[in-house]
Amino acid sequence: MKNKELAALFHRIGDALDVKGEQTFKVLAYRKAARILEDLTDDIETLARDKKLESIDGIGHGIAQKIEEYVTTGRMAKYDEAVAGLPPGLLDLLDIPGLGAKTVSLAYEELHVGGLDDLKRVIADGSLAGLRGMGDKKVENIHKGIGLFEQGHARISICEAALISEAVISYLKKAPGIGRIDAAGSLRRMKETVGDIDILAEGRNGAAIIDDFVRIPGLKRILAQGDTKGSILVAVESSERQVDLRIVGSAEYGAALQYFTGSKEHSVKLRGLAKAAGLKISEYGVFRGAKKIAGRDEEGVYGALGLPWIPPELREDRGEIECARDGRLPRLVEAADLRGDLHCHTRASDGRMPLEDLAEQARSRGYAYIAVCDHSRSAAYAGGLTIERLEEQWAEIDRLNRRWKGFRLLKGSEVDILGDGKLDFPDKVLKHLDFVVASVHSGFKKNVTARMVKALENPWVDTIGHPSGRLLSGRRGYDVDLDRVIEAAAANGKALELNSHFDRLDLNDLYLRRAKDAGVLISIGTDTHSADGPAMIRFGLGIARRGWLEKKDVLNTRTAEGLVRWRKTRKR
Ligand code: DGT
Ligand code: CA
Ligand code: CA
Ligand code: ZN
Repeated sequence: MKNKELAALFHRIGDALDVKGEQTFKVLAYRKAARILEDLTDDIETLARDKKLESIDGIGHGIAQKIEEYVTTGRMAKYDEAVAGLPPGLLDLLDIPGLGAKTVSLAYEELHVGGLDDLKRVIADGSLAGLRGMGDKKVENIHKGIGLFEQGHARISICEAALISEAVISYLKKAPGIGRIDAAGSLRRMKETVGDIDILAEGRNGAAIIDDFVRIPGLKRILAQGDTKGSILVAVESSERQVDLRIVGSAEYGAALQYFTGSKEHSVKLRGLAKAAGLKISEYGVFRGAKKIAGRDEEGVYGALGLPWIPPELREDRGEIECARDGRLPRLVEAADLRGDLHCHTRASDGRMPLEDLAEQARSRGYAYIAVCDHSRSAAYAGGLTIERLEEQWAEIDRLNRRWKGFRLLKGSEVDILGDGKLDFPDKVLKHLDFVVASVHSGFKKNVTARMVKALENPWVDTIGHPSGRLLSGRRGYDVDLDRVIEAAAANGKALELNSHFDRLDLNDLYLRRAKDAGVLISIGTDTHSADGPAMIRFGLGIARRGWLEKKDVLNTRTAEGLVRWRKTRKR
């Protein structure tokens, strides 16, 4: 449907006329048309074809004509006229909270502000505040608005990016003539946050596919539309996300996938390697002189450079090309290697799922076990379990465990590390558990390193939960020396957690690799609190792979028996 596209055009016309100082009633007429189109459930193209535009409530003859013009010719003369002469970034400024057309127009005419960078400049040098009717207070508000605006355009979580990209891909798979299709860019590399979403598809009729792409439900605005690429903003709650699509032919799909997966640093190094071998690599293929020797698939592209295929998660120029050349690439841990989840909450503390549902979800994922790790007694904010309630949970676990063959609930706890580094349950309780996660939940600035080290020295602690404490959505995390924590885990034969929740991903890829190099095992947990929690494991797995982890480096690739044996027999 072209409804959204047309609505965006009318909004733009209204904005442009507003900035140019046109009469208010004209501006309002276009904004009203835009809103009607946004809310319209019927397909505007069908209505235009049936000559029924004027029967839409609120649409008069003038607007109907413009819609018809756009539907039949793909252009609207009024739009071209309205935006003529305005710098391309100027109207975007109207999306900044607290910035109206009057100010934008003033800044444009007096200070030649044509976009966001210009606006920031005239705020910084004081010239905006110097304009008539402006003043410091007003400028301060605009400054705040820019902050909000940029947050809306900030990097998004890998979880959100994955959901958007999967929706776009399943929509595009229905487009005519689509072949292979993949997410590329930082999303394919499983970076913890993603700037924009890049999608690559194989197809012959690029223009038609792009035409489908820009009609996707949820479209906010079209940024670019061509024969081989398109770029759109999709609306997500109150903000918008950018999705770039490129269409290439079969013969260059592999080369394009390699190029658009990046990272840029990885690809630059590949290019150097190619050059040294007398080859040229580009998004179109690998060439010896004018002869194309690879490009159809990624294996062929890497193969032409004398390399094995390199998993996307490693492509950051952190030594992966050298390792590939020497045949020393790690064999990264895979989803099928994971036999269980080592951090789950139930509704006994602050989770929402009953124990039984949690177990059934785990069984349907094919797991052999999960560790039930509800909060401990001091964690009042999270409904922490008293010793009595913990013992009740053990009885329930025993009862449920009799039900299954090949699946087992492990008795666990996420025990608070208290202010003095002591644990929230005494050893005589902890020793009866199968798996103990020790976590800092308070006193983020108070001796965190020493408290974690002390916890790791307790023989009944198995791992430290979310060791850095940072939240990707904006909490800085503990004041902690993670290298010391890694050292203490190694010295005590303990694991460290990779918390898979998309807002945590903690430890991150760099510390995971250091932990691995120090010989520390990693326990991967989802920190599940509700039914959508268990699926977070995919993001943890991605980060584990970015941390170069192999099957042997991950505690929960072991069997339940192996895990319990590890707990019992490691050095004390
Ligand atoms: P992001 O979106 O900031 O999370 O990061 P990426 O890696 O997805 O970057 P993006 O979207 O700007 O570009 C997608 C890929 O395209 C990038 O990973 C590699 C490739 N690419 C973009 N610009 C360049 C460039 O100047 N040189 C090379 N070699 N590759 C580039
Ligand atoms: Ca990107
Ligand atoms: Ca991009
Ligand atoms: Zn926790």
